Amino acid sequence: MDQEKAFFKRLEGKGVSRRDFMKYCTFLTATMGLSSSFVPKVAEVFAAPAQRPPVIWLHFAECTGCTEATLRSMYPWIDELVLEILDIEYLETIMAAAGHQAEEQLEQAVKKYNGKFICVVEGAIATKFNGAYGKIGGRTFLEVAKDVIPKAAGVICIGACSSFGGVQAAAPNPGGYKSVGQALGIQTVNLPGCPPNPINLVGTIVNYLLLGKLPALDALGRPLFAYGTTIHDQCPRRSHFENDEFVEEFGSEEAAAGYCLYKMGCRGPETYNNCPIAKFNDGTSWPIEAGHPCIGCSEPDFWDKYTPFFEEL
Ligand code: FSX
Ligand code: SF4
Ligand code: F3S
Repeated sequence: MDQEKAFFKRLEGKGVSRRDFMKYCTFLTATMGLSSSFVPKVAEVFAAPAQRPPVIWLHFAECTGCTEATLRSMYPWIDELVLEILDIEYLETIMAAAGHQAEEQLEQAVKKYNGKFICVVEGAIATKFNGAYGKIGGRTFLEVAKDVIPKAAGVICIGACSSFGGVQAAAPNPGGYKSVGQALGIQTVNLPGCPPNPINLVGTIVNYLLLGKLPALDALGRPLFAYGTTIHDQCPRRSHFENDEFVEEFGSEEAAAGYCLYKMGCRGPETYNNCPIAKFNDGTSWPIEAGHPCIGCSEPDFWDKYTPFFEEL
């Protein structure tokens, strides 16, 4: 109880009311595909966590958009919530240590939590010439990955790059960049998207903390709660050519259908993700709502398979 009180006091100190927090928990619970009866339990995971799993967050070849999306997401205080449920032992973007100190911190964290930590990985891994195309502190990405990842209790790949290779793996891919799963020959939980929606990372972790297991995954390692349906099947623009009211508003069936971005190259029909429901930036918008076709950023081979982006499939 004291723990919970202290939690709400901390939130209040940041100008976040209990109501705002519960609103977030309701949204998160729905995103996770759980019934509303789980809302209080989801809230409890944040307010009085029974455990805070240690996390080592690795960066390889990427743009850091995934971390940025997580730390600047939805509500300005979501970063605090992520830090409430996770014991982040290593994350280059936010830690004070640099250089040798940072290297030491990684080594110590891996030693201390061997077999117990969750490894969140952002970015693809260069495999050609022994991984020479990508290094941190004198070690190749491949070396760091081979050293750290097998010691983790579980691996979550955040973003298209670590999940499937992303832009680094685009042709001609001189560095032989691969996803974490391919580079190490392991199974990973994948949260693709460039960047992915942070709510899906929070949902995956809360699912684990609440139910003691990972959410159900598709054949590509993606949680079904987030990647179970295509963009097209959830797209509001789809309704335009199926809805008489819109047809009337646009003047003809053809004009209403033109509101759909398919002819501008929209990859929504073959892309699995929850963007139309989860949206980005405090639920403000998402690519298609903003007038841009979906470019298939959460699918394998995102880059090569979907370019040139603005051509009809
Ligand atoms: Fe990749 Fe994430 Fe795209 Fe960027 O780090 S998924 S390039 S948004 O940031 O890995
Ligand atoms: Fe489908 Fe894209 Fe058209 Fe939406 S805009 S209905 S996702 S093709
Ligand atoms: Fe990516 Fe398409 Fe969503 S481009 S962000 S999966 S709408």
